[in-house]
Amino acid sequence: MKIKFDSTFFLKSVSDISQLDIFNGIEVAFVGATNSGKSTTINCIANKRKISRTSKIPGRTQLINFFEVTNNFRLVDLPGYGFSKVSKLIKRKIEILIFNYLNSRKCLIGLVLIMDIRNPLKSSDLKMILFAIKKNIKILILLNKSDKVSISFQKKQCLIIKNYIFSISKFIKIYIFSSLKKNGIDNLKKELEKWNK
Ligand SMILES: Nc1nc2c(ncn2[C@@H]2O[C@H](COP(=O)(O)OP(=O)(O)OP(=O)(O)O)[C@@H](O)[C@H]2O)c(=O)[nH]1
Ligand SMILES: [Mg+2]
Repeated sequence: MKIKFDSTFFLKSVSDISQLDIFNGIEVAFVGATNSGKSTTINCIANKRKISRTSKIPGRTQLINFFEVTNNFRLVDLPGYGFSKVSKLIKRKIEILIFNYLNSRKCLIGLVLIMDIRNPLKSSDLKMILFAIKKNIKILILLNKSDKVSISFQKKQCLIIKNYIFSISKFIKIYIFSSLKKNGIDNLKKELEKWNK
């Protein structure tokens, strides 16, 4: 079904899963290391510059942010994992928040895993892939910030990552992407439309 992604708007933030509502539609969550470009990608999908707050400083997103695409389809911007300029206590709280959301959310049908093409396949990325397989939810991978490297590096890196992922699952799609330049956005939107069927 064709989706009007331009109509996407910010719905709400939650800091604790007790604040989650019961939702009868479906949610797709954006996961990945801090600074990989999750929030920028949601802005790119919505075709708005600041619907989700982005930052050069890792650890910008500390809450779970919900965006409504249609009244039964939402995008969810999760905080990133890994290095970030926040205290250990806040970091732990954020990890628990992500874990609780992923494990309890019945309407979560898919993950968009965002990796920096220059620094992919962190141990937490692999955990996300294995989590999706175990839970039988969809997952697709974006190799983001491709604008920062040459086309030959993009192709080489993509092949290495595809070979590796193929050894884990034969059903995971991987796209070269740039949320800054909007390269690959049509592939992403098409996949989300398929997921929303
Ligand atoms: N060159 C380039 N920069 C990008 C791209 N995507 C994101 N960035 C930049 O990377 C930085 C981090 O982007 P965010 O979207 O805030 O990253 P995030 O994954 O949401 O980070 P956290 O909220 O900290 O987990 C920002 O300075 C973005 O402008 C891209 O495709 N190319
Ligand atoms: Mg963010």
